[in-house]
Amino acid sequence: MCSLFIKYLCTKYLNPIINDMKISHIEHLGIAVQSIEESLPFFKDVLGLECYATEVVEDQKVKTAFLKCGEVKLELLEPTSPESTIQKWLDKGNKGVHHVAFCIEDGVANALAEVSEKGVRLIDEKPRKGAENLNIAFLHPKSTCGILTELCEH
Ligand code: CMX
Repeated sequence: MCSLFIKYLCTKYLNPIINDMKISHIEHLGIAVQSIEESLPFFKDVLGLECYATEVVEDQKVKTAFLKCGEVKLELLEPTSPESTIQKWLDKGNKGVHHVAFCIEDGVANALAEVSEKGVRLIDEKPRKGAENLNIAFLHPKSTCGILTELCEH
């Protein structure tokens, strides 16, 4: 009990990076689809959301389509190669929400250092460029309650 309390005090007062990360909002939900063309009618004609941009992200082997839903975006992700992580995920029988992206106010690099310090497994050790030229980094779903988590900044 006493050692737990000491550990708590050390963590709270001696660790300078604890709880520094600030999330402003959910930036987007990544939604995996086999075909953007076949999926868009649901989002456009049923939900009434507008697709305002499409983009191919070569290094992720995906084509993306963005729809705005209030402050949050939906990012439809279509694999462009059998080697795409999205194709592999779909091939395992998954579909729908693939990841949640949080907008970080004070830098993805700082946030990565902080969450790593807290024991979270990183997929990306440092920020890289994603769709819409955002700085992004992924956290492994095994240490994020099963939710593939993306941190991003504008
Ligand atoms: N959500 C939740 N869990 C997931 C997942 C997801 N989207 N993708 C994989 N997992 C789980 C699997 O279910 C598996 O769990 P079990 O071991 O219990 O079966 C585990 O993670 C490992 O998965 P895997 O199928 O063996 O696949 P890999 O380890 O090869 O890759 C991951 C998994 C998350 C590391 C990889 O998909 C990745 O690096 N993702 C980040 C990049 C990405 O998703 N890019 C596409 C979007 C690009 C963009 O938005 O621009």
